Amino acid sequence: MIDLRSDTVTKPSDAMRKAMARAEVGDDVYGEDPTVNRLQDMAAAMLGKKAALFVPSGTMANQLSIRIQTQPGQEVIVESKSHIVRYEQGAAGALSGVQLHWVSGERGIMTAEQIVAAIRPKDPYSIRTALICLENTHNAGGGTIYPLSTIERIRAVAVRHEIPMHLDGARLFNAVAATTLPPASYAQNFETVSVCLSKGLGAPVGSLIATNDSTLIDKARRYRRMYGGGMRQAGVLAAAGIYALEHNIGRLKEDHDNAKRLARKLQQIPSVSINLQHVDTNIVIFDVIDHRLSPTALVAALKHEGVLINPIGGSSFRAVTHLDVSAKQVDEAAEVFARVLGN
Ligand code: TLP
Repeated sequence: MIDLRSDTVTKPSDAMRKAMARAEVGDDVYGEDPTVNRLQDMAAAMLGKKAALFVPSGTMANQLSIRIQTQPGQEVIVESKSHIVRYEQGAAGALSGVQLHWVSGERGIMTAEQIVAAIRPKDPYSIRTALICLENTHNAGGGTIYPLSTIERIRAVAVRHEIPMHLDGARLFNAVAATTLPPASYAQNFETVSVCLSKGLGAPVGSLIATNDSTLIDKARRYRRMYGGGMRQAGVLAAAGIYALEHNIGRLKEDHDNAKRLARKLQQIPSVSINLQHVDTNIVIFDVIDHRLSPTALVAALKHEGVLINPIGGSSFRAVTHLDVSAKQVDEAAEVFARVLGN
């Protein structure tokens, strides 16, 4: 099976599993797991932040970042197709009591002007804008890279209005691999940054929240416990994360090349509509037009031929490349697409 549903489907390699088996561990709720502490220090340093906290998932990282920077009854600016809006089960409302203010970006990228327009006036009647969240790369936008200059312009607006910023950097390292910009050049524009180890980096579990503010880290640790994310001998998982950061960032370029390769082949299929210029990283979004099969039937037909992808609404589909898919498998998948979609 060639699994292009997500980069979350990657399995730990033998070398990663060896690192996990060897990990020195302790009780992380006491802050005594040396491997977790090492991972946190390493991630903080890479992102140019003072501290980081290891958490079980990207969703928890986002939700803790919202919880520690807002009060119930306040508002958070988010992009309308962001993971926080679409895929976190309404957690910001349920767990932080905040309202989300959706702004529709171009392939997920908002502009500083849009942010200015979305910030509520500081009058006695308006809800208070407490936080601005960006997503880089933007998943539903198609793995879109936020131009650093756009982030910097949004940052200037946020500073002027004294509003903190959070980055959902689940795939920040894809942006880093594609642009060769240092991770800190992105991260320095945000009070909190989350990154995922369990997507293109190939670890089985885990995300981190990084910040310069020790009060925020203390709060995040407390709420992590409240949310049930306080882990014990988590060094076994952190070891996978350390391995991922040490070995799997450089190779993300291969996934980007494979995504482009797949997109070029999809473009040859008459029923497929795709813009090659819109494939920035490892996510390929395309439409299948006027096909006799429904999206569900198409996905089933592809699965029958050994290729898995996700339908993402309407006539759109998402294929994601990752470290468990080789260039040869991309070619095989493309042949399956041609066969199934060509009919
Ligand atoms: N994304 C998953 C699904 O939940 C959609 C995927 O297959 O792409 N931020 C972003 C930008 C994400 O894409 C994801 C996961 C998360 C946060 C949440 O990470 P987890 O799944 O670890 O909670």
